[in-house]
Amino acid sequence: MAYKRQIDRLPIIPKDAKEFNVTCHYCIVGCGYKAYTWPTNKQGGTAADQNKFGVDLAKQQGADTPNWYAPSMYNIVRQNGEDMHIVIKPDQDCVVNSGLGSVRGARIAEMSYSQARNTQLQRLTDPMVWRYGQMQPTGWEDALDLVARVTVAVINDMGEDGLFVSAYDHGGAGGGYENTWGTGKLYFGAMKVKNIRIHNRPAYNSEVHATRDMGVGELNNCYEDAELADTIVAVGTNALETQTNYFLNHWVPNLRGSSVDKKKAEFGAEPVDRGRIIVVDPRRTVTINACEAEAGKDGVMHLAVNSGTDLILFNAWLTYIASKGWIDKAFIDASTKNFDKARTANNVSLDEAARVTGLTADQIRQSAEWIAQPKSGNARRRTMFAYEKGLIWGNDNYRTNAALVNLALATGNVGRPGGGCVRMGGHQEGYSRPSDAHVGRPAAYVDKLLMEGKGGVHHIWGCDHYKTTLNAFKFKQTYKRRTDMVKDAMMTASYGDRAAMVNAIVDAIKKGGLFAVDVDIVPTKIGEACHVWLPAATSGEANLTSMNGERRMRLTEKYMDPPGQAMPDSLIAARIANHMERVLHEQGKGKYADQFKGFNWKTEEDAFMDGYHGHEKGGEFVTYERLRVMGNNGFQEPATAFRDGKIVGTKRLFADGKFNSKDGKATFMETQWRGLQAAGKEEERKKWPFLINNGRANVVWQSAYLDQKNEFVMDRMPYPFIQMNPQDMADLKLNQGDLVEVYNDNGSTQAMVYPTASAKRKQTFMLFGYPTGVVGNVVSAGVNEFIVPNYKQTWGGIRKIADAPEGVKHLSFKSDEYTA
Ligand SMILES: Nc1nc2c(c(=O)[nH]1)N[C@H]1C(S)=C(S)[C@@H](COP(=O)(O)OP(=O)(O)OC[C@H]3O[C@@H](n4cnc5c(=O)[nH]c(N)nc54)[C@H](O)[C@@H]3O)O[C@H]1N2
Ligand SMILES: Nc1nc2c(c(=O)[nH]1)N[C@H]1C(S)=C(S)[C@@H](COP(=O)(O)OP(=O)(O)OC[C@H]3O[C@@H](n4cnc5c(=O)[nH]c(N)nc54)[C@H](O)[C@@H]3O)O[C@H]1N2
Ligand code: SF4
Ligand SMILES: [Mo]
Repeated sequence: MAYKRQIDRLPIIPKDAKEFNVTCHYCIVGCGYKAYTWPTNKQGGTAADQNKFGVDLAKQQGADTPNWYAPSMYNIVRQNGEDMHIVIKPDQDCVVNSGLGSVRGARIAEMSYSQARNTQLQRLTDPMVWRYGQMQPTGWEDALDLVARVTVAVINDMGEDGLFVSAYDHGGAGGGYENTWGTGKLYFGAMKVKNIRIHNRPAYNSEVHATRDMGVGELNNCYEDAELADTIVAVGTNALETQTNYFLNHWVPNLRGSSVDKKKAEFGAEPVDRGRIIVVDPRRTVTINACEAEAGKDGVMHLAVNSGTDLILFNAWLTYIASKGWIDKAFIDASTKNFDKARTANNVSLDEAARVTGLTADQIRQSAEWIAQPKSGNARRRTMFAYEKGLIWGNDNYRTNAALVNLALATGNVGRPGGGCVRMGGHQEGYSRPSDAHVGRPAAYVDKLLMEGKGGVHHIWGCDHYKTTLNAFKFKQTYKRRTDMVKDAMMTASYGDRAAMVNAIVDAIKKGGLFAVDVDIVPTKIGEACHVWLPAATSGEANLTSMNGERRMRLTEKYMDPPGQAMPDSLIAARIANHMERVLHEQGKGKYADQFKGFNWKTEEDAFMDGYHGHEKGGEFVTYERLRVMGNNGFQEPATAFRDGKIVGTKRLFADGKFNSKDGKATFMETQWRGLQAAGKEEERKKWPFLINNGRANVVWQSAYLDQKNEFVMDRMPYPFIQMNPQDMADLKLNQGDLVEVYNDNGSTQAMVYPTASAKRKQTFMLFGYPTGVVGNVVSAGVNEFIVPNYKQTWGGIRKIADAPEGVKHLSFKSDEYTA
């Protein structure tokens, strides 16, 4: 059966419903929402003075009316212990989304924990420990005592290098300024942990080292620039599905020509055209389809490069544009250095770039014209460069990132309206931590060390490597073996005898075992291997701050209770610190114990004031109270002042032509093409018939941690899809929905075949990070010189396992494309 919601009637939001500011906690875009709550024994009426909208709801509303909500935006949740109706709906007045929702954000309410309506009952309500051969509930004091004792024992034995940490570094759910500061102060302040990795990559490094090394911070423009640009260059971003309302609310208007007035206001008499777009992606995405439908085919160029060859395309663009003199010489002279050096080193002919990328020389030439050829009247063409995971998790990350920034600098498109060279972003951002300088560069390849048997204890914060890391098949094998050793040892002591229990654990660790602690909101796949689960409160269940892809910072206000005993991550970190301090004192290690002082926070606001407010640039102007006043439009970081009751922000970075370096100049970089760079990738490409490109889909959020218990999503996506060309399917005798095994020397996994006419022969695309089929199993351990993973360049074989199983038979396999 295809999923039906079975709702025919919803309560009207009463006039006096409480109202909260909410930033959608899923993707980077950070759309504004409002949460409305009111007691379950009340509801509003149709008369204008009886409902929150203040209109007569007995009358038919217009097609675009904001005066409604969908069943997915409704739930019943607890607030201060009472059941309350809740509606979480897009905010018309938020400049980010102007009232748009998405298939993810418009479900925030139904993805909330509700005992009354049975949603997300998978949420962790109590700390859980491995006891008597299974995970069993306990209290915080008990769980944290065990965590602290084992962690201290490991540090006593191996030093702080024996403590391994995996932690988010982002904003939104599973992150935020409060929580990155909590974990940061614990691991980088109280301790100097070196064997730490970030949630989405196996080391503690930057995804975009190069742009930072060049002096160009990666979130340098504002969403309005996408409306002002003459040309958008979109590299490895499938924005319709992954940065949805940024695309719909800021790109599409430009492509349709409806942001012309904004352009006229900004640029005056200069020729103003409808925006055009160049998309660099080996695959035809629905983003490209949507651009064509909205801009017309003439306004869209899809450069379907061979996987991993972006770098040489960018070098060819630079070479051609410079040869035509379409560079911004005044800007280059005033604000940059090493242009000539980089230009000479990166010189490559159109023909050579065409050969490597699989494009034609004409395509490269024409796209270069769209990027930089002066407009009529010799006006400068304004081009915005945006990139995401097709570049970041692509071949030769560092140089490819640099080569694109080279181009933006050379054409004078950083710090100017209608420009920018930016990450599109993943989650929101929310990084606030003490210095990580001790980690070094390149940072430790943490997964590899864990697989080599290093470390004795592993703290995991809101990440599920079993689904989302590279070389996942082999990672899971060793991780399970090591954590099982500790589980078996824990069965030899009685749990209540704490000294005996800790001894048994430490003995197993000495033999190569690993003790693992998972801080999460639901049971996870890696959690199956862990010994302690600590239940976190998530967005909406605590106050939480973050910023979006244009550095727009907001406070999501707490609108409901967390499930059971769950606590905000910042406070979990603080309580771990408190317990470590206590245990160290008990052991007579007073000096070391004192390093764990300063964690007496009672609320997440305490963590915010200690962290962001006390340490971040402009943080002194920012408090919860002020953020509440700034509402869903917040301000753009960094804050520069507090004036007339408002936080003053920064619309664009580098608008003064000064960059992040000692002399204020941005540096061009030499970025010669050097083929597939990560170890083993070229051999893999030669050996296996299929490209296993991988990434995201509109309906699924990340590793499906909430979706896995949401029937709407699981009904559509019981197994991860693999998009395949129909001719390739015929060759392998595959029908739509069949289960296939995807395999290579790294491991194997499974997926459901989705026929895709636009897919190139031998080029597949598989949904990443899915609970019922993990593409990471076949992604090799290959990384770049700074340990940035290369998830996207993966090759393997495909073979049939079974006909479409029962749960797949009802699915539609229609094309995702639409026509205007
Ligand atoms: N093959 C392949 N692999 C990839 C990628 C790819 O493109 N291809 N992309 C990479 C990228 S960009 C990313 S971001 C990663 C994602 O990898 P992960 O970060 O591992 O996955 P997520 O699903 O984002 O979240 C992990 C966990 O956070 C928990 N969580 C949610 N909210 C909270 C909270 O408030 N507190 C706590 N403590 N936990 C919470 C969820 O329950 C979930 O179990 O995957 C990476 N891996
Ligand atoms: N619906 C939804 N939205 C999300 C997420 C989600 O899970 N679901 N996750 C969020 C997160 S954490 C992130 S990081 C972002 C990621 O956002 P995106 O980067 O837009 O998403 P991906 O699907 O990982 O990859 C984008 C594109 O890279 C292309 N690609 C693959 N190889 C290459 C290559 O060699 N060159 C180029 N130029 N392109 C290539 C793929 O074909 C794919 O279309 O999405 C965020 N938004
Ligand atoms: S586009 Fe992103 S932030 Fe906006 S509603 Fe959708 S998931 Fe949330
Ligand atoms: Mo991400």
